[in-house]
Amino acid sequence: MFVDKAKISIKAGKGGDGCVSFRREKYVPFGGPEGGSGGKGGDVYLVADPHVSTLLDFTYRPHYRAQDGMPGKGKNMEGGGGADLVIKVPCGTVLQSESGGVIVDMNTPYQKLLIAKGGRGGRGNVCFKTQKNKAPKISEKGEPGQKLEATLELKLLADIGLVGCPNAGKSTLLAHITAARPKIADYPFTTLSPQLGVCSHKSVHFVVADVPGLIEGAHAGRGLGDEFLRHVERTRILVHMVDISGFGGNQPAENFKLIQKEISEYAKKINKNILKKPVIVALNKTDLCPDDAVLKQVKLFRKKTKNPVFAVSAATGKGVDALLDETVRMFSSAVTEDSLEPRAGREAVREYILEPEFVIKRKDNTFVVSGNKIEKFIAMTHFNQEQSVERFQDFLKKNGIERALKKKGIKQGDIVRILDMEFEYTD
Ligand SMILES: Nc1nc2c(ncn2[C@@H]2O[C@H](COP(=O)(O)OP(=O)(O)OP(=O)(O)O)[C@@H](O)[C@H]2O)c(=O)[nH]1
Ligand SMILES: [Mg+2]
Repeated sequence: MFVDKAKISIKAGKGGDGCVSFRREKYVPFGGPEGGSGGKGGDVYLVADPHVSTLLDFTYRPHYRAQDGMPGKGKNMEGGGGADLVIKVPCGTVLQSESGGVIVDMNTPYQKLLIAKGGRGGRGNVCFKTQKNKAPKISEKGEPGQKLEATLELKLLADIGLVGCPNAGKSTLLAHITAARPKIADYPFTTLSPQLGVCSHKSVHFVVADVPGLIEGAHAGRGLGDEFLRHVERTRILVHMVDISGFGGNQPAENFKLIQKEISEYAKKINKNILKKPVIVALNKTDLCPDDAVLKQVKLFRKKTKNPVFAVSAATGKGVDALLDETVRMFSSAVTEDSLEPRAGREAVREYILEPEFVIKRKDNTFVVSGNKIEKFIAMTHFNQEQSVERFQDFLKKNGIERALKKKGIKQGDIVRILDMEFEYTD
């Protein structure tokens, strides 16, 4: 099965917890702290793998987690790092964050990208030794790993896109000019998912994509819909195949107009750039028609469209060489669209918004404090260690949170809530 869209959730590993430990040896009084720090959590990477061709696996397995770091131990032993996780995706996969902004386009084979960073290990009590506190009973928990909810969308990387009505002979042409062997049959909707092939014409190599047939109303979901047009979004040229014996009781020219309209509906909805692509018209199945009828159609199409028109037979190969000549000629002048260009409803670059360090919201006698730094601190603090609690109070003071709480009018006995932790305020 060919799947080209999937939703996944990714979590990097949490850092290992730091350790509280003291040296205990015969004849060594006051041995001092020796609790090691935790190991770093594993990172999550995305790799564009040419051997992967669909996103199918991601629909079965949407959750990805890198390994957590190991906790630190006594005798100054640091915990081991968690193993990294590498997620393999097909080349041409675009990863988008939940908000819709494009994060990355995995369009180069073996491109590797860090998408979620593992948390650092929590410090052991060795790290908290100071002149004042020579026996620190304090350690940190490991930092949580980064989380990401994202959508993977596969957009095939082809140079030429074959479009047209069902049964027009797109797959037959693909089979004729490339080594691909798509299913070919005398009924509509034989091709259910995009097929790729590599064509070599006069020592120019290019990738051709054959997509399922379109019908009137495809933009509204009729037939197989128009979703798979995303696979021609990045092609340089479209070859529009028209069966000159007609399809669905329509004249060839009518069918041509109909499909062009569906493409522009898609363009309006998703990506206007698709309209800028050069279109070559290939009038197919000429072997079935008398020569004068073919000539009449060619003239008619030349009059009605500004596009180059070719009469071919995908079955016998007649006229295909001339079509490829023109394709190669146009090829050099056509430009590929960068998929990171702005698209309807999406922003091209990730915005980095500088957040205030913390925010305090008051509801009656409860003060809710939020902010990255404070939340991370909470996640890394052992509240059952007396000295850790002192360190936390110190943190509130140093970061101006206590002052801000007072300014908001906090009184003895009021509740302060941070994440899922609550405590009573004492002056
Ligand atoms: N005589 C003749 N038959 C052709 C030619 N091209 C395709 N056909 C036949 O037309 C039928 C449809 O061809 P396909 O290549 O499957 O058409 P398609 O455009 O891929 O169709 P879908 O995948 O259903 O959208 C098959 O029976 C082919 O053998 C041609 O040039 N001449
Ligand atoms: Mg087909």
